[in-house]
Parts: sequence; structure tokens; C-alpha cells
Amino acid sequence: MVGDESDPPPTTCPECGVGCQLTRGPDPDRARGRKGPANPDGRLCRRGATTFGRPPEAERLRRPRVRRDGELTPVSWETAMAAAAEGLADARDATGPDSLAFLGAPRCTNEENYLLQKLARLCGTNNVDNRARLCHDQTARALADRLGWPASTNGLDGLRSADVILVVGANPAARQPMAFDSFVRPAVRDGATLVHLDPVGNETTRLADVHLAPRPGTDALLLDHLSARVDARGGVAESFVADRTRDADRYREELTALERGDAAAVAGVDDAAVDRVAELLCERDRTAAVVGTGIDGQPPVSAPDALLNLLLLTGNVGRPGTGLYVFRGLVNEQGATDAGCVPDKLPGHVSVTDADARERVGSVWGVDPPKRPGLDAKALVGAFGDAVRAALVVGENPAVSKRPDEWLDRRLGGLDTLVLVDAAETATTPYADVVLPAATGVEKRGTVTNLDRTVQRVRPVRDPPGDARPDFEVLRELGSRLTAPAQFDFDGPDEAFDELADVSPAYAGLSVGETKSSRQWPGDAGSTLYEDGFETADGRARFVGVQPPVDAGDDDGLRLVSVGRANDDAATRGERDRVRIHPDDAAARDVATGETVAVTDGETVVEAVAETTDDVRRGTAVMHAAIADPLERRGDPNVAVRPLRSAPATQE
Ligand SMILES: Nc1nc2c(c(=O)[nH]1)N[C@H]1C(S)=C(S)[C@@H](COP(=O)(O)OP(=O)(O)OC[C@H]3O[C@@H](n4cnc5c(=O)[nH]c(N)nc54)[C@H](O)[C@@H]3O)O[C@H]1N2
Ligand SMILES: Nc1nc2c(c(=O)[nH]1)N[C@H]1C(S)=C(S)[C@@H](COP(=O)(O)OP(=O)(O)OC[C@H]3O[C@@H](n4cnc5c(=O)[nH]c(N)nc54)[C@H](O)[C@@H]3O)O[C@H]1N2
Ligand code: SF4
Ligand SMILES: [Mo]
Repeated sequence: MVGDESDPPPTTCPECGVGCQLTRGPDPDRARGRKGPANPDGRLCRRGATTFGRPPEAERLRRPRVRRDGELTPVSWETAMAAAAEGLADARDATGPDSLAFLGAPRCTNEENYLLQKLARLCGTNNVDNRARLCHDQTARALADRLGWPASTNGLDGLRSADVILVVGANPAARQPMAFDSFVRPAVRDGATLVHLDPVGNETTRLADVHLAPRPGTDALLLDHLSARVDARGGVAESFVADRTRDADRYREELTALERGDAAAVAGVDDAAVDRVAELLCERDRTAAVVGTGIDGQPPVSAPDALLNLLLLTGNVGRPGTGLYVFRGLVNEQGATDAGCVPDKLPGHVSVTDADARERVGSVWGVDPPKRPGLDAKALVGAFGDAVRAALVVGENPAVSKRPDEWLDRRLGGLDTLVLVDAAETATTPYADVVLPAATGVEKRGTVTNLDRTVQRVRPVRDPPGDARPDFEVLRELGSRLTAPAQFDFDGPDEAFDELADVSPAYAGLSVGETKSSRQWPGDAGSTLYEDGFETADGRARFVGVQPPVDAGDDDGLRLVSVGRANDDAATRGERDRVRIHPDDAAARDVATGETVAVTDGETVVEAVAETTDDVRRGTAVMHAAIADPLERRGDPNVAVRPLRSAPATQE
């Protein structure tokens, strides 16, 4: 790391998955950037620079509390830990280990995540997950199943040498600003072409040469269509496809059956623009793709699989300047899954159903982990009060949800014991039986893994308020109270990291010492994965078939697109309050910019300020997740937008 000797040592920004380096500066409220692999210029985005104020001082938890006579009452740590352990143990003893749920931790370190899943598994259950993971689940599964690892294939610096950067369902210019500014922007300045594939134009589109705005949910079709156009133009990387992939013939046959006009019409895009992108993919040597939350979760189709087909077909995997980047959200979303906070995966992404893997982990843990996969985060909350009787929730706020309030109230209220470890008071706190105050990412020690697999140090740059403690200490203590104490007898995070590296094939060979500078997993692969072969049984990457046709939706209504994250405390008021629609759709509904409108799915009504803009494709209504959530509950993507004018006093 670079910097003055007098500077406090750098830590990793806890605000997003980019993993910029920062430290304390002269102004206690402002973080100062330090050069790191993700922010080589040493700059920070606004969110990173203001991290010390998040969560706000006034909302921080300072004392452990236990519910007594209905009230959360301040108690000593000893009393709180005893109550937490007792509640979890009671449920396990009465209704079995699978009546426990362990949730959260992408805001926590690798070591904390390792302890959380070890605690779950030594308690006898694989019910451990976090919901942030689910936002990128299809992408991660496509990567793991077909290439080997559920992670970005290349390092961020690889984007600098891309000729085409295809951003799909993401807004990195606003959501991962330093990754965008440090790698995408300079690449474009040096001649790379940015293609944005998103129904909504956003900050990222401003730098794009081509914007394809498909109907929401039609990405798989559009991407298959692109592959068909590439194939028709003779742009297939034939020797790569022959030597390094399989099932290409079947896929290419299916592509020829795609009706060109139909595909473009269903996706609602201009076929000439599709041809332009196909031409770019054929003519330029290196294409890299960046994906966000918008491409994921479009069942029954898997858009990430279609994107991976396109990259494989054009030979754009396994070389610098190519590949698929998962632009994850929370600081340690990647690390949480690497460490095994996944209901069907042990540390290092090995399946819980793999007997050899269980035995290998069991030889370190003294007892084999359970073999039956657990429930995912969504299913676990859905089982609260039924099959699940007690939950340990570490840095997650399940009360903010797309589910109806009454449903949530019943679920969260239905647990016998809810133990919450959080840095701040949240909407979930009122349901808790035990609340434990946590130190945040700038107040603790360990490592986190960013969105390009770089493992970096977290160091305390200030003290936690009141009696708040690092999650590591809480989990270590719970582990020794609930399971074999020797299994949680870690001196500190470094020892836990060593054990993680020991049991995890992803982190094998990594030492804590190396993370002082920063190292990418796995092993010696360096920043570009799969240069010599894929991590699959036969070393080849598989094509998957063309996806079934999609229902493009109802053209009468507007299709709701939500952007951002409900829990984003930094979203500006303007961003949160708006519904953005195309001027034609506004005119058809007699809606003007700036006026208050009702957005409704027929049941729920949300008021918003209309903004008309041709950034938004016709037939869509774009809202921030903070206000769109209630509309997403029924799973009906169509909404109506109508003026909410109070009738004027004198009407003609
Ligand atoms: N400032 C700030 N930055 C953040 C966060 C924050 O709260 N504040 N949160 C972090 C977190 S946790 C996350 S997960 C990331 C999120 O990062 P992103 O996923 O980049 O966030 P969004 O802005 O919601 O972008 C999603 C995009 O998908 C598009 N989309 C929606 N439906 C479809 C579709 O069917 N097809 C296609 N192609 N696109 C579609 C939307 O129009 C939108 O532009 O941001 C991280 N960064
Ligand atoms: N309905 C709905 N659901 C969503 C989303 C949505 O927009 N709407 N967004 C999805 C996305 S993209 C994401 S990432 C998830 C986010 O969902 P959550 O992870 O639930 O959300 P956050 O509010 O970001 O973080 C949860 C808590 O972590 C605490 N925290 C911060 N640092 C630490 C720490 O070091 N230790 C501990 N113990 N706690 C800490 C914060 O105080 C905060 O209360 O939700 C997903 N689910
Ligand atoms: S881009 Fe992400 S990691 Fe970097 S400073 Fe901004 S919030 Fe922090
Ligand atoms: Mo996220």
C-alpha cells in the first residue's frame, strides 16, 4: 500500500463490493481514499467518503438488550449471550437442528461468515444463507455449473484491455462508481465501445455508444438473438468452440431456428441496433460483460446462461480483456458465499451432498457437516414460526421485504427466539428477543473479498460506540456455548482465516500474510480464470440450449421496473419519490412531469412524482425499490399510472 508513514493503515470500504481502500483523515467524518487494486488512483466515491456516518451515530446500538415483560431491556453481555444461546439451544433440543435459521453476513468479514456457517453446521443444520446472495444467484450458478467458480472470471484491471464492454441490467456508474471510473471509463476513453443492455437509460448509458432497451424479462431471448446474428455473420470463434466447449452444435442448430424478426419484436428492440452489436462482437477481439441485479431472477429463463453462451461462442472467456463480471452489491457478498454461507455449499463452493468434501471438512471440525441442503434465505423466512422456531440474524433486515406486512408480521412474530446482531436499530428490531450491538466494517479486523475475488484486509480505524463488539467475538462465543468449545477456540480472525483456507478449495494456499497486500483467489490462477481450461469434469465449458419463448407482458399496462435497493439510506429523496415513464405513455395517461400520480397494481396504490423521460422505454414504469417494493408483492409486473389531481374548484 502506498501512503505517508504517518497515515493510519488503510482498510476496505464497507459500502459496496468494489473494495476500495480508505483510511481516516483529518476530518473525522470523511474517509480518505488510499490507493488499492480497485481504486488505483486512491479516490473514493461519495458513498465511500461518507462511510463513517453510516449508520448514523444516533441510530447505533450501544448496549445488548433482552426482551423482558415485552420490553427490550439493557443487560450485560454475559446475560445477553446466555439468553441468545439458550433460545437457540432450546429450539434445537425441542424441534431439531433444522428448526434453526442462520441469516445474513455479507456486511461481515470472511472470518465472521466462516464462523456463522460453522456454527450452523455444528448445530446440525445447513439452514444458513443471506438474501443479498439471491440477487445474483442465477449468474453465480451459471458460472459455477458451466465454468467452475461462482465469481467474476477476470480481475477489474482486465476491463482496461477490453474492446467492447457489454453492461447488462446494471448501473455501475452509480452503484459501483470507482470500478466504473477506474476501469470502464478509461477503457472507453482509449477506444473501447460500451454497450448498455437495459430497459432504462441511466448514468451508465451516458458513456454508451449503443443502448439496447429490451422489454424487461426478455434478455435471454435478445441475447440468443445476438448469438444467432453473430453466427450468421461468421463471427463464431470456431477453434475456441471446438477445443474448449461442448454442446455447441445443438445450440447453434437451435439458434438457426430463431426467427430474426420475431425475436427483435418480442424483445422490443430495433433490429438494426442488434446487428450493430453483433458486428462489434464479430469485429473486435475482446469483449467483457458486466452484469448487475437486472439480468438475474427472470425465471423460467436464465438470462445469464444466454449471456454466457454469447461469450463462449465468441471466444470471450479465459483471456484478459474478456469474461463475465458479477458486479455484486454488498461489501462481502462474494466472501460470504466463498466462506460457505450458502445452504447447499460448504466453504469453497463444494456441495454439501459431496461425501468426500463433508469428510474433509469433518476432519477439521471433528464432526461431519449435515448432508441435506438447507433452505435458502427466502424459504427460511417463509418457514419462520412453522418449521423454523429460532433464528440468528447477523446484519440483515428481513422486515424490509416484498411480502405483505401482515405476512411478515406473522413470520417474524412467529419465532420462539429471534437473536439479532446489528449495528443499528432497524425495522426488524421490534421482533427480536435478544439484540446484540455490532461493530461495523470500519471498527473491526479481518478480511473481505470483493467482486473480482480480491481478498483484502479490514482494519479498525475507529472504536465502536458503547459496548458494541465485532461479530467475530459474538459468533465465537455463541459457537463455544452451543457446540464443541474447542471448535471456536480462535485467538482472533487470523486463526479463523487459516482454517477457512485449510478447508476451502477456493482459498487453498492463501495466507493471512498475503492479504495484507491483497490477493485474488483461487490459488495461483491470477486475475484471469480459465486461461488453460475450465474447472469442469472434462475441462470444457458447456453450452445450454436456447431458452423457451417468454411472455413479453401485457402491452396495455406499464411494466414495473424497480431500480436501487429498498434499504439504501443514501438514495436521494428525488430518486426515491419518482416514477419515470416515457413521454408517449405520459401523454396517453394525461400525466405531466412533476405531478403526483397513483401507481397501482389494482390492489396496492403508491403515490409518486411523475417524471417523463425518453430514458425509459415505452411500456415501462421505473421506480426506486424503496417505494416500488409494495407493488412487487403480488408478482404481477403490470401497473397502471394515473394522475392524482384533486378536482379543481370550478370545472368546465
Ligand atoms: N449508491 C449506492 N450504491 C450501491 C447500493 C446502494 O444502496 N447505494 N447498493 C449496492 C447493492 S446491495 C447492489 S445489489 C448494487 C445494485 O447494483 P445494480 O444492479 O447495478 O443496481 P440498479 O441501479 O438497480 O440496476 C439494475 C438495472 O437493471 C435494470 N433492469 C431491470 N429489469 C431488467 C431486465 O429485465 N433486463 C435488463 N437487461 N435490465 C433490467 C434496471 O433498469 C436497472 O438499470 O448496488 C450496490 N451499490
Ligand atoms: N424487498 C426488497 N428486498 C430486497 C431488496 C429490495 O430492494 N427490496 N434488495 C435486495 C438487495 S440488492 C440486498 S443487497 C439485500 C440487502 O438486505 P439487507 O442485508 O437486509 O440490508 P441492509 O440494510 O443493507 O443491511 C442490513 C443491516 O446490516 C447492518 N450492518 C452494517 N454493518 C454491519 C456489521 O458489520 N455487522 C452487523 N452485524 N451488522 C451490520 C446495518 O445496520 C443494517 O441494518 O436485500 C435484498 N432484498
Ligand atoms: S465504489 Fe464502493 S467500495 Fe469504492 S468508495 Fe464507493 S462505495 Fe466504497
Ligand atoms: Mo444487493
